[in-house]
This record gives sequence, C-alpha cells and structure tokens, in this order.
Amino acid sequence: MSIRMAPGVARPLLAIAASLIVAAVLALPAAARAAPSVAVTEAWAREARQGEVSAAYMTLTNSGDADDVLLEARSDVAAATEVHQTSMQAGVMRMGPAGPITVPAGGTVSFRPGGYHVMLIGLTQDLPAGAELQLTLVFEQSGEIMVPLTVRGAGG
Ligand SMILES: [Cu+2]
Repeated sequence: MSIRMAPGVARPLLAIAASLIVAAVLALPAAARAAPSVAVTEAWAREARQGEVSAAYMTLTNSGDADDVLLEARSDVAAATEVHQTSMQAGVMRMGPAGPITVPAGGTVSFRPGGYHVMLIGLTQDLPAGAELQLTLVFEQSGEIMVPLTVRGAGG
C-alpha cells in the first residue's frame, strides 16, 4: 500500500514545487519595478555676454520602460534658469515657460531653436564660444541629472 501511495503523494508535491519555482520566476520582473532611464545628449548653449540671455538645447532620450517628467532646470551662470517653449501665435513667435515636459518611455524630446529650450536669463558671466558649463535637469523619477554643455558661437 505504502509503495503505491508514494508516487501519488510525490506528484502533487512536485507540482507544488514546480509551481513555486514558476511563481518565483514570474515575480522577478515585477520585483524590478518599471523605471525610466533618461540620457541627455547633444547639449549646447548659445554664445552670449554677461547680463544678456542665452538658451541651451539638448536631446532627452528615455530608454527605460516608464515615463519621466522634466520638472525644472538649474544653472549657476544665470540669475534665472527656466524651461521655455517657443511657439507661433497669430503669426508672431512667442516664448514662455513650458511647464513639466514628459519624456515618454522609449521616446525622445528635442530641445532646439524654435521649440523647447532652457532659458538662461541674466547671465552672471560671459559665455564665449568653446566655453564649458554645467546645467542640472531635475526629473520626477530620475532625480537630478548633471548636463555638461558646450557654448557655440553665432555661426553654430
Ligand atoms: Cu525662452
């Protein structure tokens, strides 16, 4: 009797053990929470003099599997640093604060002349062509990302 029962008992135990292993494997992706992964490339700022305004441009790429949101930009070369958007309104180019900008999972947001830019208002120093400076971008999920910028002259 006991010899015949053993396989009957063993089989459910094996099945339970196997399902526990499957459950553990399935739980792994859930344990590694979806997260954004934001990289900043092609970052540059426009040449300008102390007291003037400049603008910084860059490309934000999110290779992660969750959206992230750019909340603000900071720099120590200007009295105020604001994320702006340029748009055409009734045939006139206008710009103003852009508000939070979503960088979608797997997506790219370009900051370029005529669109999004980081406005450096009231420069506290000259920004000559070739100079290097640093900007901090603050994201909802990724936190602060330090961005090295190169200053470009009017000729590009
Ligand atoms: Cu602006």
